[in-house]
Amino acid sequence: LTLGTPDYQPTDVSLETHQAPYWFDDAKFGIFIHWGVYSVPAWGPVGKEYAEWYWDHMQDPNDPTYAYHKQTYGEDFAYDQFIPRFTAQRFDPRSWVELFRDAGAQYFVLTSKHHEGFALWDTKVTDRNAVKLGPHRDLVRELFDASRTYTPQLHNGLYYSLPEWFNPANPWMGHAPRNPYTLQPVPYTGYIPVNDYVADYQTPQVLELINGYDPDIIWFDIGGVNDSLHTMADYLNHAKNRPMPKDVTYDNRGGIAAHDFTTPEYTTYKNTVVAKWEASRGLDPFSYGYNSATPDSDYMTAEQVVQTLVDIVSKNGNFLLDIGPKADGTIPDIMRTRLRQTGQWLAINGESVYGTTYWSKMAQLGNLRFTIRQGPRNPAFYISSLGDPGSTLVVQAPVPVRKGDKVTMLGYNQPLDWEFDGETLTVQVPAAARMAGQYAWVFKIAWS
Ligand code: FUL
Repeated sequence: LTLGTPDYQPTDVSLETHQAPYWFDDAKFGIFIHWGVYSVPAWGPVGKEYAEWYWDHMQDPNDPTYAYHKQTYGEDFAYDQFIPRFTAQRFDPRSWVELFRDAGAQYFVLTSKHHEGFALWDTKVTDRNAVKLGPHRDLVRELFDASRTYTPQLHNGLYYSLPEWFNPANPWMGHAPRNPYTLQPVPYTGYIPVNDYVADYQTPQVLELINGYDPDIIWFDIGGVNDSLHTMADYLNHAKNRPMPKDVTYDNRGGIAAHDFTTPEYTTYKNTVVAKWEASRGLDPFSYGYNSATPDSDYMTAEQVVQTLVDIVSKNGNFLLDIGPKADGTIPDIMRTRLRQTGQWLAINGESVYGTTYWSKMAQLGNLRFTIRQGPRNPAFYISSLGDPGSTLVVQAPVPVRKGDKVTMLGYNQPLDWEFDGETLTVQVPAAARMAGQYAWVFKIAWS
């Protein structure tokens, strides 16, 4: 750990000496949660626009959201009128974190504040928050407390949007909030005027999150004006100088060069990328926030989730899979089902995922993916077949296998017959083994 090392300084050079910690690299799979006032309208053109962007999209007469809002709520219904309907009435934080654990996730990242500017914690710099308005609860506190009590093995993270679309002190969209149909100004509910957006509002908020909630991950978004050099130096120092030192991590969207990992969005890298990365996407075809218009049949299947995870991990990435809870705090059934199915696969095949590294020789070969477990305990090489491997697994690659090694398939624990001629590995897959697998069939070469 970093105990005893000098403090980080607020410079890119100093911050760049920090890297994503081992626990983050080993974790591989996390749950992203987009929850806010946008969870009330919960609408966007399916597969085309992020539902959490509703307020921005409704500003544009050419966007379907503009017409949808007018038809559904009327021209005079301001976005902030959704705030009282964001009740979190049925929010049961314990059931959330237990679901994440059952999904096989090792961490979660909650939107503490998205571009709409509504904070889910008890921020002091604005009343635009979930304690003063809407739920009248500190949602960040409750989720973190539940996890620390019931699922202490999970790491926790907070997403934080550095800018706000319509914050009067620094409007990202160029103007304060207004009625999109009449262009008349509307209030920014809860706002307490400040002089300087960064010094008086954004930085205090980031420090409230660091000091008040002690997150393992800060997941900044958008960049723009910021004081992230100082806040991230504080963050890293705060973690390493605690009575019980720990190591924390932050992403590449803080508006500074320094970062621990990159964040491809609704895409993944096609080859191994040695610098740590984390790909995110929703179970929804194209939304992080809940989109009530999306039919269940459009959600990722369990097979897609598992295969995406295996593909990402084989290329040195983590997978941050997003869910969008409803405004009342319940998680839609389709999302719960997908998370449980993923967890069932990981319960059997997790050893090929957690704590592994990519194979530097090859990222992929057709529908095969590879990972390695190094170290003295249970060292192994894993070959994952994305789809049914057939009765003979054929791997034309310099597979690290030697006479005496045992080849098995996870979930079917009888030794399999295999042969390696120096160029091609063939493994006989009995029908019972094929039947035992689903989504991704994982073969293990246990090094003797
Ligand atoms: C983007 C945001 O604009 C999206 O709404 C979402 O939060 C994604 C993870 O980051 O930049």
